[in-house]
Amino acid sequence: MFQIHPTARIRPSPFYNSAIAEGMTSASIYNRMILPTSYGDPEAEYWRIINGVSQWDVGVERQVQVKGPDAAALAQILTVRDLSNCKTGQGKYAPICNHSGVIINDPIVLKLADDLFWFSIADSDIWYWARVIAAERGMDVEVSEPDVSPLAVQGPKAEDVVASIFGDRVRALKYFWFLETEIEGIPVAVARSGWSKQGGFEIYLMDGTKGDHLWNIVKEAGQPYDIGPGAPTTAERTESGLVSVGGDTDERTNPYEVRLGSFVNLDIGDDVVGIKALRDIATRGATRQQLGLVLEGDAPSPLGFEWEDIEFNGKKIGSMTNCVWSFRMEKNIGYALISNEAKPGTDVTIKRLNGDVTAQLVELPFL
Ligand code: THG
Repeated sequence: MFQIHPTARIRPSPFYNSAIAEGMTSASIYNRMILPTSYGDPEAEYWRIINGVSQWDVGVERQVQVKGPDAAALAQILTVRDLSNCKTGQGKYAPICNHSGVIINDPIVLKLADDLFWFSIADSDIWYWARVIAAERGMDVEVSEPDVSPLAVQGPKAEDVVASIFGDRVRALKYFWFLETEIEGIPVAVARSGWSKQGGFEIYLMDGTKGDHLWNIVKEAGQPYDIGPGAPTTAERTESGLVSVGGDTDERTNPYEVRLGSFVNLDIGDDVVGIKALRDIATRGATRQQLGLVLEGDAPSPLGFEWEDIEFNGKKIGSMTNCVWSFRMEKNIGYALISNEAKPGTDVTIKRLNGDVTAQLVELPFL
């Protein structure tokens, strides 16, 4: 084993010391920060998200703040989702594409004011991207990284925990909507969101010196509900059909190929990056699609570092981009990025490292 040393370049989140104190045993690097991935018992952590409540250090979901007279214009230029009806206090899942219509990030956009937006980003450097686009278009806007770090509270009991901290008003929040408030003097925004389909909230900490304090407030409020530390899990998100941009996508994947076409509004302005390319792609039709894979065999067999080829009649027709043991289905399941001609119900062959495995193509989500 080796250690990674947190530094200014591989930044720990404000909840890092709490994660260590909770017994973090594994982590990933995301947005050049440390993302805790387990506290030593992945199966117990999984069931806690399905049946109970779990708190996650997701400070890696860094914010790109867009502020100023042209903030709304820049926000719209950056995403292929129509933001014109986005209200203050509302968030929206808003894919970012490059000029070729390739998806390069899938943030949640939070509108804090008419001239103030946060892009809560997935794993790629959108702050450079946003700055370059604003500068080259001569826009009057400031792009910065605010001191804001999300802490996720996920699972069917998350609402009770978050309501016990912030009051019943959080129960009225619609999906991705948020309210700004404070708790014990700590400024936060509380949103209904999170990278699971088990329900939950994210508390956006707005003072990075208060990470441990906020962690402990949630931990204490969660005691009656048996809260524990956890992390975004590949098993739950795969069962639920959530896309990992950068994991399930490559350098030529467009939103239509990975079931995100409904978040593309083709009738928005021509100045939106990627929209012209997406109109062409929509007219021609995508050549690939994302389907589920249910693998034969009953022993956990996760994906290694590389996508694996999918063959049908001896010919490569796609790749398995993700594979994980599903505790609820008791099967290895994964995603295929595969030719549009492939049909659910078909058996295919996956060229795995230690031999061929048969899998059935199915519609997503699994559960
Ligand atoms: N939390 C915060 N920021 C984030 C993530 C997060 N930034 C990006 C990263 N996750 C990946 N992006 C997401 C976030 C949420 C969802 C999917 C990808 C999601 N999707 C639902 C779905 O697809 O069913 C709902 C989409 C909708 O209907 O609008 O929840 O976790 N702060």
